[in-house]
Amino acid sequence: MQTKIVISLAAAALMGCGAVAPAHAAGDLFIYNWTDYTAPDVIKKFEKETGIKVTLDTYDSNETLLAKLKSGSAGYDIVVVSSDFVPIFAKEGLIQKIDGPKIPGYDNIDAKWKSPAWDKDNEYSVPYDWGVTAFTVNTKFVKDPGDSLKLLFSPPEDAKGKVGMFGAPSEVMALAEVYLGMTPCQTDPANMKKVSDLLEAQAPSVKVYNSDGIIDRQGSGETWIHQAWNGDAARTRAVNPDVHFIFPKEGVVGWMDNMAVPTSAKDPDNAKLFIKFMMQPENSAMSSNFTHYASGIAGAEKFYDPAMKDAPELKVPADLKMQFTPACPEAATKLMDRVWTKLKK
Ligand code: N2P
Repeated sequence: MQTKIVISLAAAALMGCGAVAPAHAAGDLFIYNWTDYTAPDVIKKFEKETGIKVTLDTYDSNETLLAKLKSGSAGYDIVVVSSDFVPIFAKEGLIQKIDGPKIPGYDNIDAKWKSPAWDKDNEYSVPYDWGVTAFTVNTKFVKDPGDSLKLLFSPPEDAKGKVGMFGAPSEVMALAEVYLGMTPCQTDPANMKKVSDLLEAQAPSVKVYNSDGIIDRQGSGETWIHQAWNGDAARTRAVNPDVHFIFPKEGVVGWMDNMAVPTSAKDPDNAKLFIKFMMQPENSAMSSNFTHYASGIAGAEKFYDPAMKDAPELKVPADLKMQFTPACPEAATKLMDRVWTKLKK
């Protein structure tokens, strides 16, 4: 009985039938999102508007999310998947069709993010935030950082043990490939040998391979140079103004993170309500004001805080080479895994 009431409330709200103010709890929503990627005030507002209780759990990479959903026991209603992994999750049957264009608010998506290469009809996913991957430098310790990925991949002797890299093979390799002038997802073993040699030579300088805790590590000076996403870089600069995001001359990796609903979701209706909520420009901007990543929703900009609007990390130069990683074929993933296993030995 309880379930029925929950579903009809959710369905009513999804159809846009005015304000739903349930007198009792309208069920739960389990969100699994990247670390530091969910704004507390957004969750509070959603809970207040819908009566749905949100529980949040976090992860550090697409690889961790993939392993979790593959384990089958996750129980999450919403996950956030990067553009290069959406086709992989869909192919593996780990996310369900949500028919994005049918969810109210879909029209708010910025035209350039509609029907994207990774999910042509937004069958499985809708945009959340987008950004670019390069690195940050603490100029208190590295006086002249220049504009090359060389600083990250072949750091100077005095930066030994002061470099941080992400903990996800897909993201480490993609940026290494950009540095080496290759396209991501190499299947040519000779090219992957070059990637491997580069990362092996860099390894003695690397303090940690970890995509979590970067704001703390770079903010505190524990690391001087760190692979970084631009939004986290903006947040790090707010903690420590000596930390700067570099747009390297070799280019950056670009990505869009997308909301999706696992096949194993307990409450897909509540998940769609959340997606609908997040496609409202004001709510998406509230999220961006926290994450410091650019929203994929048209009209969100006018609700950005000055800190978000003016962040240099978000001003991607128009002539910068930005490579959106496609979903890597299995052959590429196998080579990456081999390089990664050797690196982490
Ligand atoms: C924020 C996570 C950024 C997501 N910590 C990168 N795709």
